Amino acid sequence: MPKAYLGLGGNIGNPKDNIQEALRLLQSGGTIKVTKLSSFYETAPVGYEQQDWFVNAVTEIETTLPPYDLLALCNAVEQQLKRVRLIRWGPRTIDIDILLYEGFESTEEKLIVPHPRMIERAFVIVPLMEIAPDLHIKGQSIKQIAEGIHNQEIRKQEDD
Ligand code: X6L
Ligand code: MG
Ligand code: MG
Repeated sequence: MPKAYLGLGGNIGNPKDNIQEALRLLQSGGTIKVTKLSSFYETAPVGYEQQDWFVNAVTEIETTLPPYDLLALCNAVEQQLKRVRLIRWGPRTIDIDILLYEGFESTEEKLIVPHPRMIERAFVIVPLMEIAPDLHIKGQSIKQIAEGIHNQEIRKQEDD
């Protein structure tokens, strides 16, 4: 079954609860199985800075869904968690991004895979490296990618 990696994040309400609820909803139809989940990370906002810190995590899944059906499901779960778009790059209850999908690359604007900005973002690369330390993205090891990211605040969340 194809493997994929999803990035999840949010900064409205209880973002950790929202990520866990999103994972439950993603799996509820039986087409996705979560096989790995990173720690939860508190991360400084990137892109638009006048907002609260985010909680981010990355998950490895196995799925029978082809890429565009997986995208549709991710968008449907964002809607179920009441994602509203007011400010570009602004606060949200949940964001679910397809980072990588095994055997699939696309530059179509609706679904760019690998995710175009993932290799610049600590909030993606740090949790991804935790669950997939041997991964390569476009020929570069994830460890090399991580060494190229600087000055992005990220803290592993304490257990509660
Ligand atoms: C120049 C211009 C440099 C724009 C960077 C970076 C824009 C990231 C958007 C950028 C630029 C984004 C999250 C976030 C967002 C998240 C944290 C985005 C889209 N999502 N910050 N900012 N976590 N920490 O999930 O990623 S908005
Ligand atoms: Mg995103
Ligand atoms: Mg998104």
